[in-house]
Amino acid sequence: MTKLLPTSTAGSLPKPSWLAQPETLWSPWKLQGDELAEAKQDALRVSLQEQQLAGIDIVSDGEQTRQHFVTTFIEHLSGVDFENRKTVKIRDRYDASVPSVVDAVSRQKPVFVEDAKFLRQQTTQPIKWALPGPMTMIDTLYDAHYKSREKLAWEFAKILNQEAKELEAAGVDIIQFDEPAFNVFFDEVNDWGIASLERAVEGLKCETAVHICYGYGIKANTDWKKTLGSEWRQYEQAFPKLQQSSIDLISLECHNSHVPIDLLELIRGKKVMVGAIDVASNNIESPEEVAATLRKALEFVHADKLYPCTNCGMAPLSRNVARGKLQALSAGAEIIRRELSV
Ligand code: MET
Repeated sequence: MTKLLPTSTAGSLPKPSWLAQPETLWSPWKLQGDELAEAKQDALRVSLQEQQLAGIDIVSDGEQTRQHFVTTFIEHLSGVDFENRKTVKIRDRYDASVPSVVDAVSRQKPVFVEDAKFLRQQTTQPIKWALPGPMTMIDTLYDAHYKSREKLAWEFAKILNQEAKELEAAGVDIIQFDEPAFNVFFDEVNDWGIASLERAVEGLKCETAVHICYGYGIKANTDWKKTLGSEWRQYEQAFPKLQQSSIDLISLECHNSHVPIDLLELIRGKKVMVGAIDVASNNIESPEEVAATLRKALEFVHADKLYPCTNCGMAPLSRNVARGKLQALSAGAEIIRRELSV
């Protein structure tokens, strides 16, 4: 990117109410078959246009073709029984109904490659595509086959690598792996989490990113955040190894979080997607608030490595709120660009 401070999002944006129940995670589709396939593409176009009208520089599909950032990917794999769902505790904090792994997992066909090609046809802007990370995948299912989180994560890493290579060939510029589980299972992150992630990006020539956050703005997460005290130092656990890793960009939650900004020192040299938009609040940030977050990050991240972003996905927000937040992100980044150019 030649433009300074290119803006982007964590990936998801609200779905239109004709496609799925608004303001709901795991929202069921309202259509079926060919009608659903066409409606997903239409929603993708609308979502792209929202980003473009707001002036977002690196655009996504708004995750309009998936019901959930993890389970949709898992449900496309063989070895998974997605009708026989189990309720399990995920991220060590809340119950979710998830698919079960019942046999060796494999990817018989591409999951998002056609969707990525479709997005590529709609725009010449850089595009970023999100995939779940291996550790977050194994933490969002019931495993009745491998009985080892590490083994299953490694299998998923190989599958993700196949998908990522095809996304790259489809013209995706940045492939992002979502790893909110990195903020929870620290020993596993360092034992095999980051290694699995590196397996997932092996041989890719496009840029790669990892997104680590404190979750969507749902009650289970906001309740959890209340227990974390006044300094959130979770990132400190994964940063040293990530700094040494081959991942190009690290996407983080910052605005309205109690993350000490100086932790960014630990990933010096990496490109950083700085979350300057709180997805757990319906208050729309002012451009000045966005600018203030970016200014703080600039003390630790060189301007040409700073990517203003959202804290997490905006799927559960209303369309109006998400639109306002996209505009604030652009306007806030513009304030800093002007400051940097004088
Ligand atoms: N790419 C996902 C999203 O934007 C990241 C979710 S992490 C809880 O919704």
